[in-house]
Amino acid sequence: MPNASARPKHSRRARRRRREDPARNELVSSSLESAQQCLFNQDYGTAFVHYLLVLNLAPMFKDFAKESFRFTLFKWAEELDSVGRIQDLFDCYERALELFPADEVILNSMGEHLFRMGFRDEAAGHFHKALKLRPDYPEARENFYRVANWLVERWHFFMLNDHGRNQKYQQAIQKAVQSGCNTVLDIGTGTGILGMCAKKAGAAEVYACELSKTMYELACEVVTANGMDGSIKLLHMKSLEMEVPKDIPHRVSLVVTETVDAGLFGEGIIESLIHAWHHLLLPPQRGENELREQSVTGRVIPAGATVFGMAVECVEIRRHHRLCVSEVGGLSMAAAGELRSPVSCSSEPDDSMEPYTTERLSRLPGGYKPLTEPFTALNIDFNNVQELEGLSSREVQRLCLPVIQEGELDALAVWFQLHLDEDSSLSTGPQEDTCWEQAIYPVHSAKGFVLKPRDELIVEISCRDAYLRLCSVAVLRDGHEIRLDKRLDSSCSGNPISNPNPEAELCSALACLQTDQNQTKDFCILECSEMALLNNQDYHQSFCSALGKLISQLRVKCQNQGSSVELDLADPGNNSTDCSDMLYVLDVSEGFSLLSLIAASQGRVKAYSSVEKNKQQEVLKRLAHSNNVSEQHLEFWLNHVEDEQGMLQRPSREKLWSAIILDCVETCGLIRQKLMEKASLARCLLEEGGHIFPERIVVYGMLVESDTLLLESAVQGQEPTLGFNIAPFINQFTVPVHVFLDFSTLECRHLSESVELFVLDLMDTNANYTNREVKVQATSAGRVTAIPFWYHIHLDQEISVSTLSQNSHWKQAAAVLQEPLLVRAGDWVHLAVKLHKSTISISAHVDNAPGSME
Ligand code: 44T
Repeated sequence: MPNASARPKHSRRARRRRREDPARNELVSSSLESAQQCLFNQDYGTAFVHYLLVLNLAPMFKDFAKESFRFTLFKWAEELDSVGRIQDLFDCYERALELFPADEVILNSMGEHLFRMGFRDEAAGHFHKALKLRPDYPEARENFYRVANWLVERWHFFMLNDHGRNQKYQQAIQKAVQSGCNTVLDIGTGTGILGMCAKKAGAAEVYACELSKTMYELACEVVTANGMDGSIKLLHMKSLEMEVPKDIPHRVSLVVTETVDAGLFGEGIIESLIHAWHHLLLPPQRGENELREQSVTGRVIPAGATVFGMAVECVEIRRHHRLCVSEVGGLSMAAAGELRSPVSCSSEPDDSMEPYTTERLSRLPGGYKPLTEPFTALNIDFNNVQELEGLSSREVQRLCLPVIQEGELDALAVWFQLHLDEDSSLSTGPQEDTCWEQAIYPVHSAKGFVLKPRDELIVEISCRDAYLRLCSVAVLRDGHEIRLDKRLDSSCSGNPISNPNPEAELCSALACLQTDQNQTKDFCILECSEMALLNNQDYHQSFCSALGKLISQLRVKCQNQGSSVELDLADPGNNSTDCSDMLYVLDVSEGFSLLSLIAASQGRVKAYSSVEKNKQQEVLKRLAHSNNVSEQHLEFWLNHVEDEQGMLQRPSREKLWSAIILDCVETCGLIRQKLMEKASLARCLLEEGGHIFPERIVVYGMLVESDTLLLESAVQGQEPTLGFNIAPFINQFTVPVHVFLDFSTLECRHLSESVELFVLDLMDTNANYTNREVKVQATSAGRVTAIPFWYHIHLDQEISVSTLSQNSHWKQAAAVLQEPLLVRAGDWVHLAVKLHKSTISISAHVDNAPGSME
């Protein structure tokens, strides 16, 4: 090939000559032919290389070859992905984007790969670009909505909508700046709001750092839109990496930050402030008796915090963190061993466990019952670096808390007061009229321990790995100490009442320490939603009945056909007459599922489970054994998947599945991705008379007026936030469907009855559609702001489970309308319900309603 770079560039004649160059033309056409041939032969790697060559040499073929090129790229990328050649995969996408930089399909597809690999920021960038190129491109839109929740957490919205909080921060910053704090650093600036407050208050220099790329970029946009781009220096970095003078020219006199989570320390505020005091802040003000050497000193807003706790009984927490039932779907759970949620707090750090989870106590379905008065767990002064540093070496604090009413000890709930300065504070308490969550420390160790009014609960408080740790260790009852710490009771001494002989107790404690490693390995971790599912007896009972019905139907059918077997002998491939005794059930539920075992326990059924984790497989095997299910009747098909030809195929011989169990709805309240694709595949793999569970899903919804949902979905109102223009920027990350909702406790007015929105038929594709117009009548006047929706999952004609039921492990989702819709009682609201690739979208309008705001 002649040396292309030796030719003169940018010359028309040269370009014309290039096209006319016969050798080049020859190469292009033979490469194009090879590309097409390789594509036909499904040799995507070679086809891709040929296409690259062709399109680089002859860009005029771009239009002609675009579709095939994309197809080749996607196929080749799939192959590279499946063998883990990730770098090569992204190289291919980059080459493709060099050729087609404005191709929204390639951008979106690259985003999908990035997302799966965990590069969420980059993925979001690609989806965003694709959407800008083609705003009506549904794939990119759905993908963008999916990442938006990750990138910009929803609390940004209700934080910016919380005027009380905003004003308190603003006033505290204003006071500090006016009292001489002239140089300010905002740690974890988010949208830039606190930094802008400092600038507006007159600070001479303002710096702001932000760890997340998306938030940093958003802050840049916001700061520019507010005309402060020259006066606030934004840094995309973690404060812990900042240095003087590299990143900021000198130490500052004020640090403002709101890097606190529901458990106060979870965003690393202690570490950030220790670092800031050592490297970024001027020295603090000395005590009154000490000499003031420096005129300007450093300080922090918030100045400190007080943490409170309270023991609670709460069924909702209980069922998400420990096994509460002894029998599920006809199976005894006695042999399950210890199952726990990943949220567990002991005084010693354990990386595999989260010490707390978060909930809004006020919104927990079924409510909660306080078992102690709120107590002060900790006081911390953010302006005292010694105190911050000493936190992790503070002695474990032991509190004795009088029990105020009888109830089962399910959790310690924790909240705090954030002291912005000496005059003003914010509270995240459960009684407050704000939407802050509380930290929940579930109690595992005392299964079903009932506290009584004259008891005292002993709680130990420590701060080990920068997390605050709260542990219920014992109960004082009638002068005796009852240990709640499991390792010192049933698992070791077997006696929950404390040993009257302290020496013996010490020995037993030592014995436990020695076996500690084995002990900790002894339990099996289930996600909170998996635990709640396991505790849902109705769900399992429904499956048990539906499976039982199907199995007896198939057996009857088989027996009837048995008499006509001879007639079919001529056709040995005919499965419907294969009357070997066994029926085959495949459970493709995500995560831990007992359904395969329930199927196997029906007798003469071989069930295949998709449970992947070893510990969880062991639990199922133990349960099989203890429930007299032969080990041969339960198989973990993913263990053999390498030998098999992909998903959903039965790993033995030619026989087809009697039943396939699909997991249809995600815990967050959305339909699982690719559900309908999986259902069509599953249909092909069923024996005659076989069944997909569920056979049908019916989506229900209701018109509601809920301000809460609006406040959590977007920055509301036309008014600027503290005088700043922030809403239009952050609202780009608004999503139309709100997930993880507890509809039963959502503050809202119901404006209609519940109504059927959509039906998905998993057994019959022909019954499906993608758009449906639903009319629903308003039962009272109001503003429709959202349409919460949920599902009735029909296992067969008679048996169904609802995702809205009290013991459901599912949450609900809600379509939040872009503009509230005014309705009068009796108005008919038209809902356009769409299903695109398992994603439901809903829009609404009122016909001829004078009050309509659409
Ligand atoms: N907390 C509200 C919201 N970051 C903030 O990337 C407050 C929640 C809240 N950036 C109860 C009470 C309240 N250096 O964007 C995030 C994060 C960033 C940092 C740079 C650092 N060292 C950090 C640490 C975090 O800061 C932003 C905010 S932190 C998230 C919580 C009454 N529950």
